[in-house]
Amino acid sequence: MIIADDLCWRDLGFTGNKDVRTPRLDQLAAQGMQLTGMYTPATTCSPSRNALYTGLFPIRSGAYPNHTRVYSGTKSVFTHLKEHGYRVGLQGKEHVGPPASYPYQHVGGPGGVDDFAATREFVARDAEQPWLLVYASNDPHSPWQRGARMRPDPNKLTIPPYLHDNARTRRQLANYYGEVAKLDWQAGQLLDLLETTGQADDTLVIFVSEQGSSFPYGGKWSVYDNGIRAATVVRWPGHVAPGSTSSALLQYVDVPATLLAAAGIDPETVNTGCPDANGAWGFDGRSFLDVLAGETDHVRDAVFAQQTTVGVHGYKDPYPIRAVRDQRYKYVRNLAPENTYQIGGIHRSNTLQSWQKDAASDPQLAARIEWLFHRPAEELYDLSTDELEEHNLADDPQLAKVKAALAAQLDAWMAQQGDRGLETELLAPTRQGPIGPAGNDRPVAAAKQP
Ligand SMILES: [Ca+2]
Repeated sequence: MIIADDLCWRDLGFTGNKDVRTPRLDQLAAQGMQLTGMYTPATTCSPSRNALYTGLFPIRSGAYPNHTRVYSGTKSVFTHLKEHGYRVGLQGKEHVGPPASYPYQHVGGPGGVDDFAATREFVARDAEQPWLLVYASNDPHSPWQRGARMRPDPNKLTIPPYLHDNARTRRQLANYYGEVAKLDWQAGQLLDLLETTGQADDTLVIFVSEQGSSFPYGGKWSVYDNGIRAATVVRWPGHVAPGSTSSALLQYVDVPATLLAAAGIDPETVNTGCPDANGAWGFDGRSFLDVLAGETDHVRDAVFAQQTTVGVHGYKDPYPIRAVRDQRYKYVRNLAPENTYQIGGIHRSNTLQSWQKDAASDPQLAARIEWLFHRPAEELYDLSTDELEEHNLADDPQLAKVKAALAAQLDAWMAQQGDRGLETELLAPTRQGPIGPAGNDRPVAAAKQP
């Protein structure tokens, strides 16, 4: 598994961005299946990764703010595959915990993200033993200083319509694209290793872009599609048709069940070590091997996401957000709309400050900036006509039934997760930092383990 960091799904060659250079990932997409309906249930690093590795949504697992950890006893895909004889490793960025839930070898150690000799040692150590390696790049996470040699000319960029075009945006976008190119180089190193160790034809490779970028409206820290949709490719020679695409709605929580199923392990038998609010111990997700086999384009009716603001660097007020999206509509609930949404990464960034300066003579831009700070309690978007989610239809009487149906799905998801909204948001600090005297167990009466 190759995972990027803060990469908006739009910013790859194979998803249509003509200013980035991603030849190796484009080639991977041509050799495998693009999953255009994959969504992360969170839009910061730590809860996204905990969900991707455990198959559990963030609030159920306890890993819902940033810099977080799952409840004690929770198992991850590393645990499950290790129990079945796999050698399991993670190279690069960790941002998950506690360590007991993630029993991987940290390949290359801290800072060893470009130590491909260590990668080679891991993947070639024992030809008889199957393995899982997660390669977690730091790119293209800000401050975008690592891709200077591959940076495009800022003056030649096409500025995406959701960004404001000025010199600062251009400079930063070029720096970001340079790091996307570096990520592509890293992916190339890994894919070459599979070739040179003779394992390419017998290895499932999955690439995910993680979550959106940290530009204002780049998607990180939001539940808009720029934030929660993830560019995803699966290559598996002999199992997945080269150059294929599926728009099936999928979530990161479906990935562990899929990897286990690919390894011949029935995901329905798995105990995740962490019950949901109904006392069920299985995954929140399910295997999408049937999608990869080209047999179906339907796994789930809707995808879900949450954003927890408490604990994000520079946050001002709690600003919990929940969302549900089906193939056409997205319904968003802002649970504390009376508060101001303000975090360091967007609202105090030099980029936004440059936008604010320009907005003094641009009322349309000023309104867009205001939306970053204050939103209504409900939002509803028709993605079929409004893919950038700029036209809130929550008060449209013709869509009242659509809204009510999505709201009911969101309510059911929150109940299954044990999500109490603002109350849960305010407990976020207990899910961060070192484990305190209260321990690392679920705060509610835990269901009995079977
Ligand atoms: Ca990230």
